Amino acid sequence: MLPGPHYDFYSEKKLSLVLAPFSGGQCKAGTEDGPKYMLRHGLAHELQELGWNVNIQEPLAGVDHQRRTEEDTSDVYKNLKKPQLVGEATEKIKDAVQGALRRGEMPVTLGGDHSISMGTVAGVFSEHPDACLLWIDAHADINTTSTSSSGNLHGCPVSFVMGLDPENTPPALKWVPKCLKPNKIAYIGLRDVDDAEKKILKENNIKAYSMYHVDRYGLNAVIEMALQAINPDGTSPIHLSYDVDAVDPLFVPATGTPVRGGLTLRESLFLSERIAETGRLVALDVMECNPSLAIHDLHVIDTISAGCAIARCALGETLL
Ligand SMILES: [Mn+2]
Repeated sequence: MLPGPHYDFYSEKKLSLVLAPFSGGQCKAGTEDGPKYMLRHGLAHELQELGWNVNIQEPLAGVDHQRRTEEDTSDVYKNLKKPQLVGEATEKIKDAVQGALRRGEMPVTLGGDHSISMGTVAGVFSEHPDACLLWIDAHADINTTSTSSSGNLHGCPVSFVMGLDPENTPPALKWVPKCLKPNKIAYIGLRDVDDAEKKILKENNIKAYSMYHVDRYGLNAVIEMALQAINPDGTSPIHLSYDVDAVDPLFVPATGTPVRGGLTLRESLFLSERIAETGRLVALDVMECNPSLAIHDLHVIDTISAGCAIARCALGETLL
């Protein structure tokens, strides 16, 4: 018998939905509406139906962190855009995630763009220094201040939590702890990685499974290899940071940086289910739903329902 979804760290099945309506880590408006649409879809109720006690937190409420996608020439550091804004928002998210963990609630963070995960990773590793991180994404998000060509911080969160390029850290991001070791992160779903990022992945010997590996070995084997690499004895808490652009744009069209040739919808859900089955899930991020980028209503429905399904499958939904 397969073990089924279970949660070693949350015997009381409590979770915090941490809303992160934030788009300052990139230039396209609309990502900040992701959490609102996922709630409107009924995610909180769906998670209650799965047996979770759901507490909703809005650490960015009342702060001008939301509709700030216009150019702000006063908030730049070298080539990076809006480091001050991102630094403030991510620190609030870190506090919210840490607070949830201290109350025994699983932090489930709804983005928002993926720069927010600097905050979620910092929060998780502050409470669980032995955690490992699965980064599910079309992109590696590991550019540094020196390598980023776009200057968008949603392409950089992994480099900041790893403390790469420390002499070029913007002052507003100095709070980010160097908490992630290269042998505690694995990627799945990559297919659009900058040359400088490829170099960083190789130099740091980071486990990165692209769509080539998914095709070559199948997703199940890739997940096994990833977990074996970052959690060899199976005891580490797992933080699952899920960028919906890992999924093929056929299924998730409304996202900021879509890349064709991604996970099928079924694969994307299987991945969540498989992590739930380990019993080690300690935190989840579902990032980068952007309803404003839909060409028609069906795109919104497809994207938001996929994001919600990814969360439900990580939190106990099964087919039988
Ligand atoms: Mn990402």
